[in-house]
Amino acid sequence: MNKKPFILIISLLLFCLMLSACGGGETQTVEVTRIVEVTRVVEVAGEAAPSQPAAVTVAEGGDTLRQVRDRGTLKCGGNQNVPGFGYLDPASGDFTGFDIDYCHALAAAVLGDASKIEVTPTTGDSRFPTLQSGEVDVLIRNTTWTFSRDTALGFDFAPTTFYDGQGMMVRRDSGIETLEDLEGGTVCVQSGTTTELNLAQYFDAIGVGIEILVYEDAVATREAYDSGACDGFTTDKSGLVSQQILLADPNAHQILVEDMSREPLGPLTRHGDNNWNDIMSWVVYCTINAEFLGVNQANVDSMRGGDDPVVSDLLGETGDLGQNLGLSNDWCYQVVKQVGNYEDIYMRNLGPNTPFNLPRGLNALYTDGGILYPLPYR
Ligand SMILES: N[C@@H](CCC(=O)N[C@@H](CS)C(=O)NCC(=O)O)C(=O)O
Repeated sequence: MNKKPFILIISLLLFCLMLSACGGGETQTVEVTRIVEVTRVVEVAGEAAPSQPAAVTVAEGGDTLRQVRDRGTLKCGGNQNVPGFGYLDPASGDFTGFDIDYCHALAAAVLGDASKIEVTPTTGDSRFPTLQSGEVDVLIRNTTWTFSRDTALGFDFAPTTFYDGQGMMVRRDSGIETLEDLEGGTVCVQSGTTTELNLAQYFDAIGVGIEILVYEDAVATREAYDSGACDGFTTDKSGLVSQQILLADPNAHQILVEDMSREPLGPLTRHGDNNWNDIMSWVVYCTINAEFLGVNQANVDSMRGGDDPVVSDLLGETGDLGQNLGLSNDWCYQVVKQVGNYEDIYMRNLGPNTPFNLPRGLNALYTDGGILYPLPYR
């Protein structure tokens, strides 16, 4: 098939959208979303640019803590298609996963009740407008911390909860063992993601020609790969492990060892609400500190009343570290008691008793060979 006319049309559309965005329109993200709903074919040589997140004017963050308290529920932008991280369990009708547990943890800290969350599922394209518009209070769904998202899109990231990298899944019987073996092949990727942006650049840099098929969401991308439309399926390695269990024959596929990028995944809030971002950040550090100090969901009650002053501060028995955030002093105790420390959350969703059995790797404490570092709780 000669793809040049098609690529030209897409390029012209993107160019027109860029012009309208320069005219001050705030709807660029939505327009780009329409474009990427069309499954398109892009050649690696850079003839058509993948969709870029659009810069928009964003209202200042405001007083999210007060809004959440008044409402009595935390609105969390999440995911429904990524088992282990953010998944709408068809059996229970509940959202589950590592990221969802951080929504629960934030609700425990702020409302004293981890169950008070309302999850809005988002795709790669819809997640940023959903947070920008105020529809949700926080976005916690396998989102990579990048410069442009932090600055141009008007967000503030909280500490990374899962250090990841972009990977490639292929069929075991394809003979493909390295990324170079994909020469002349086709790769499926989801729009609105860092993985879409990295892909063409990465293969261009290593001089391997591929065709890229772009799909709107995780389901469409996975189904296209599963149906044989692509030789490779790329996203964060965590996403690949997750999508693999949903393939018709999971064991017929493997994830190549190579990492194509760094993908630090974590929560984000609207820029300008510093206190709200501090709360999200210290919720993450609460879980990491608790693991570091040996305080977990099972023993947190017995750790109360102990001799360690840092543990006493962490659990709100002494000091006034909750007040500084506008929270009750026992907010971190509530997080650990109701949701768990980092290890509890990791093991519940990704550990050996789950279909994923993901090694901690970089996501271990720095004292165990990872890079999780508990900031001093003082
Ligand atoms: N970490 C990357 C990729 C995140 C991403 O959106 N991954 C996809 C593939 S696993 C996803 O979560 N899709 C969910 C959906 O579309 O429902 C990013 O922040 O751009």
